[in-house]
Amino acid sequence: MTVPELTATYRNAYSRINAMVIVGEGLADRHFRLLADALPDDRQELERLAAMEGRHARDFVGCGRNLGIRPDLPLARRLFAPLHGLFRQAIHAGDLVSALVIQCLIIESFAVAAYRCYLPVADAEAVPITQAVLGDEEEHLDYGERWLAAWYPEVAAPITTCCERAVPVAMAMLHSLGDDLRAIGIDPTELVVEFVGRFQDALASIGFEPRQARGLVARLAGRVAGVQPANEPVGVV
Ligand code: PL3
Ligand code: FE2
Ligand code: FE2
Repeated sequence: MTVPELTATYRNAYSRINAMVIVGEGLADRHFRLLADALPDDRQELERLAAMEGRHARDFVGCGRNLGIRPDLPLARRLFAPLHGLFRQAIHAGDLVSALVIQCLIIESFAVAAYRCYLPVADAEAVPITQAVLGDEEEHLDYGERWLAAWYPEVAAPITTCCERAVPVAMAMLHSLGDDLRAIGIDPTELVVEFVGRFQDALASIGFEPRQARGLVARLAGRVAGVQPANEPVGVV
């Protein structure tokens, strides 16, 4: 195909955003395979979800290639490292609740929010790919929601503890992408709003009271790991 005319600003921003998506999808593939090892009864289903993630990564590599853009993969690996680290820690500790919260609730809600916001500004080749991927991500959220709902209310406290640690880490990642998101036409605030909405729905479907879910997510979405919020005393974060 012919590469559309793109400004240098757009190309630079897209090379970083596209890399985040490719690395995020690649890690999701690895995370679902680790979950498959940890949950042998669900191995087949989890390996199927992992394979979907592998396809997403390849599809988004294609989106960058269509625009003649080279993704900045080292930067994306660096930005994803803290969240990936928390997932690995959870798996190694045998803490399946945290592993599922991080991959199926936090990362997948982030993906749904990102792709919903990307759709209206995506180029013609990327639109059908992003639409199809969005449907798949809902399935990944659904797996985590069903698993955790089956153990509710036993898992309420561990879910909350994991969210307290991991949501600010995800927010920090998003924070560092603000300028690049704006450069490709996405309002980062809108992305946070979408994330909060989808994440709240996930918690409510697991069993949390909607009011409780709203309170937890709204409180955590305002926190960015490594940044001290002006209105909270030192020691709270
Ligand atoms: C789970 O299946 C995959 C997780 C991927 C997370 C992607 C995060 C990307 C951050 C902002 C991207 C904006 C959308 C741009 C799409 C090319
Ligand atoms: Fe995906
Ligand atoms: Fe996914």
